[in-house]
Amino acid sequence: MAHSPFDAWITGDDEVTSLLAQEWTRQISSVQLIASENFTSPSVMAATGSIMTNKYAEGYPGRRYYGGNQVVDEMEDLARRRLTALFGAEHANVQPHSGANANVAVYQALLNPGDTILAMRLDQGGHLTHGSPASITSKIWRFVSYGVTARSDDPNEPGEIIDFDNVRDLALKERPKLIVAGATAYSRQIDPVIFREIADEVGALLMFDSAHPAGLIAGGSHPNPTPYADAVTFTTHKTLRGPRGGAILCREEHAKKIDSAVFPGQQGGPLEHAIAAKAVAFREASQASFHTYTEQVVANARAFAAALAAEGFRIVSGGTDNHQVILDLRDFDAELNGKVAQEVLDRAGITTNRNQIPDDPRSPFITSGLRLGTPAQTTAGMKEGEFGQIASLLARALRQREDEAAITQIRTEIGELCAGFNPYANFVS
Ligand code: DSN
Repeated sequence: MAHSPFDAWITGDDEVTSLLAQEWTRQISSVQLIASENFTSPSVMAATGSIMTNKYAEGYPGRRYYGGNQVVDEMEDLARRRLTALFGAEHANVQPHSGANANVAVYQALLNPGDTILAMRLDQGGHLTHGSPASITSKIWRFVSYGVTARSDDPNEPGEIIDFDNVRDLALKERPKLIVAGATAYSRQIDPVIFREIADEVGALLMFDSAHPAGLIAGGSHPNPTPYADAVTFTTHKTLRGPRGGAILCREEHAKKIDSAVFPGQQGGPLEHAIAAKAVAFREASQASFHTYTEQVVANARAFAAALAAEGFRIVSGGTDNHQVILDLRDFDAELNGKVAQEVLDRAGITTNRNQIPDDPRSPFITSGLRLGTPAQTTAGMKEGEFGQIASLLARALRQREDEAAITQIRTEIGELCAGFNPYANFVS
């Protein structure tokens, strides 16, 4: 079994070493198309596995509840400085353990329980923390949901884009204290200016959940919401290509409240090893090569969408402006649902996640859609041509899903394709 170059220090634990080797083999020999995943750099991995994991540091730089934090303070300050510079923000908090924590911290900081929040509904592309009944957020705050426009088959007038008339009407009617912009399954750019205008019209605060496009924003391939939003939240491990974790940017006027909502409001000790790795990722994202990367992510998604449409899939909203392609499987095969498609593709070495599409008649567990993303395989060096090949292999696997020999053959072809695009090739001895 192939071993990762990164687990060389794990000794005497065969069970963990074996599982790490299995996951290494899976990641480098199959195609990773989950839109929220990426391959981090060896520097990010080294910082994540660093000495900083040993330290307790409740509090913030200069105001900790434990001794011995001189170096940790410098590291967290470095991460904050790099992040504010990257997005042009007034204040940064790099402690959230996840995007969900970051979102809840902003709600907690800026609102009282029971206040109204206007956000995108989960089945229209929003996130669980945008008020899903399954999320604690909907039990603490009152959510009103907006969605996307109706499906259109006219290529000049694409449907399934944020319905700003609906957002404005609801804002005027419900007078939310906070409007949330941002989505989890949405392949178009989101204009922060229109959201700011609507928020101003009704005297609401504006939070932009940038978890998905954060890297595209840092790379200059997507509009930056920071100047328009009271707070911007995101995860650091998606397009931004850092360690798993979250972060918040905000206007100085909200800084104290947001910091207090993260700690002690919600979290205890920050993960300083993750913060060190975030600092590494923020520096990487400020390099010119990262701009080249994010441009390629978008170009690959456009090429992938076109190739998938040519295979007979309907692309939700008619295309993509970012790193995501959302497939409506029903036009390709009315019998095929997202759950079956995801499982077949897993067997063929193509890792995806099923997703509801707007007005999906199927449940969130079954779904009629698949969400695909280009960030990880673009990091591995794939370009438009390879995404064309993946589109064809993906369609073949779904067409021949009852034929196990055909799936095995596609798995072999995927393995051959991936062999030329190992993201860690330079680190394997
Ligand atoms: N689970 C993340 C995603 O896949 O988009 C959102 O939190």
